[in-house]
Amino acid sequence: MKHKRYEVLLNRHEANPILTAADWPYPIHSVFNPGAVMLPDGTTLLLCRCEDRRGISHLTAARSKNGVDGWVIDPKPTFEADPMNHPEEVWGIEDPRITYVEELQEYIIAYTAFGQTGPGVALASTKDFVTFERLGLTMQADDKDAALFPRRIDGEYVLIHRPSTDMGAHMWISFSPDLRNWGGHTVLLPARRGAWWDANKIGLSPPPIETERGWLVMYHGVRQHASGSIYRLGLALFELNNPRVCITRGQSWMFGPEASYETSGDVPSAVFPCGYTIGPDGDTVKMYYGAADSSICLMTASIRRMLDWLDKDGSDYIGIAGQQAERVPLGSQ
Ligand code: BMA
Repeated sequence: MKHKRYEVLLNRHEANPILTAADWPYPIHSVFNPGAVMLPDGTTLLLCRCEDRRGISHLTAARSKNGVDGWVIDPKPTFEADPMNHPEEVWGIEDPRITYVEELQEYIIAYTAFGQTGPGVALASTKDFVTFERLGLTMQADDKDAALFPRRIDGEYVLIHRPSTDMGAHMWISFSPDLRNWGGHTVLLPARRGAWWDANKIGLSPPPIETERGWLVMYHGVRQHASGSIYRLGLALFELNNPRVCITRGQSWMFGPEASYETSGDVPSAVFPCGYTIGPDGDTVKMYYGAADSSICLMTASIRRMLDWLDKDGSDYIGIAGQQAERVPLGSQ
């Protein structure tokens, strides 16, 4: 097959899909959208969203020495909905993003709690991915696609999330002194409009990556077509000490569904990363993503090359959250 002439930033692993429902030690319908973390002993842990035949999702841990194969999967759900005590989870828990918070010496998982008033962002903490403590819903539904920054900024914990309203689904940033009370809500990155690949609906993908030049944020844009939607990935960079400030935002998408395992499945044409690990060189990224809401796949990337790409493809304005729409040249939003 001939290739398009765009630069390839994210390389699909030849073993894709690396995990499917057929690998599971108990019956599930599909497995996708995993959170990821590298444990202190070098083991890669994926917290995988598993959907059963009722349509309800739970999370199960899979561990591997090399992050590619030899996965050891928990024999039963690792973290599942608790609708008796948490009615906001009555329809399951989905799409975990994991952040290690040094100050707390524990992992904070931001996940979608699906309840009768809509999806909401909930937080849970764990030290070992065996026991979990729920910190509760951060905000009211409808809200999803959230991750915590790895450290406080100006004394506060920082969360990116994606509330939806009739006016669109944009990325927001919020702040908390204690991970339980959230405020300072500000639009971080608005969805573009019109023909753009990221028109009307965007959301955070994995947690932000801290680089010398700023917080590198990968986000998904959802383009609606007559035959459905296409989930693609883009990039933006935010100031280290004030992540409300967007330094640059890529214009093009950098990765979209093309392989057959991405274009066909339960939700065709969806690529949805929720986690990554960074190699010992501090540059090589293993990104784990859900393909077509059906399987788990792996792609590799270089942080330096993604930053270089933003220099070329990024728009040249400096946007400040909440004022960004006014500052973007007409036609570019
Ligand atoms: C989003 C999320 C993801 C899902 C994607 C495509 O809204 O719900 O869990 O992978 O849609 O269906």
